[in-house]
Amino acid sequence: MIIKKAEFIKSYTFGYNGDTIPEICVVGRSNVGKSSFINALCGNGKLAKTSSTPGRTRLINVFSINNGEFNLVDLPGYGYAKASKTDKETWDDLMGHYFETSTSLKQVLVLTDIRNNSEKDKQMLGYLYYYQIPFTLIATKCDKVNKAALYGELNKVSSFLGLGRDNIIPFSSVTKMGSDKVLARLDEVLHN
Ligand SMILES: Nc1nc2c(ncn2[C@@H]2O[C@H](COP(=O)(O)OP(=O)(O)O)[C@@H](O)[C@H]2O)c(=O)[nH]1
Ligand SMILES: [Mg+2]
Repeated sequence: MIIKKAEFIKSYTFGYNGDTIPEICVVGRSNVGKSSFINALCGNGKLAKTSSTPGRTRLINVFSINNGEFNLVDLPGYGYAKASKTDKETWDDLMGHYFETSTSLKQVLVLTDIRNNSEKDKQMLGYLYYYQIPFTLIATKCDKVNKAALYGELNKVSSFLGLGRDNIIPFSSVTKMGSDKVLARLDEVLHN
């Protein structure tokens, strides 16, 4: 797959039910690199707003890819330690509602920092198993780990989260490592 065109469509605060065209969504802890991932994949550094301050995006942002081939959905980050109880409940409501009602969700890309995965990520995977939604794990910020250590770090992620290595794609939005694999995975889930 080649992403030729990516456009921001709309942001939602509440009550997003998904679209009728196929959707791929991106989830992960606040600051894990979701917006940077979307920008790197789409070859547009300004498409999704990135921030070095965690806990900023509390919206569902929808992007249209290749004039309606599919939508890429940037979901609000979870596990932000300083979030208030109300914010956490809002997150649960927003996401629960989306996962329960979305009928065209093809795949969830779960982003986790290669050096810093947590119980929150395990909970997210539990959530996806519960709703029986297929996912692929993307290990982000791999440029921060030297090449010799990468394999070992990936094995740690794999055993911590209880996933096979085939279900983990190492990625960096700085070097674009892993872009090809992600695009191939999207092709598989959208066109098979
Ligand atoms: N070194 C490195 N930094 C990254 C990478 N992806 C994101 N970042 C940085 O991590 C911070 C959070 O990124 P952002 O995309 O806004 O995360 P989000 O909150 O998950 O959307 C920003 O300062 C980014 O520049 C990456 O692959 N490598
Ligand atoms: Mg973001």
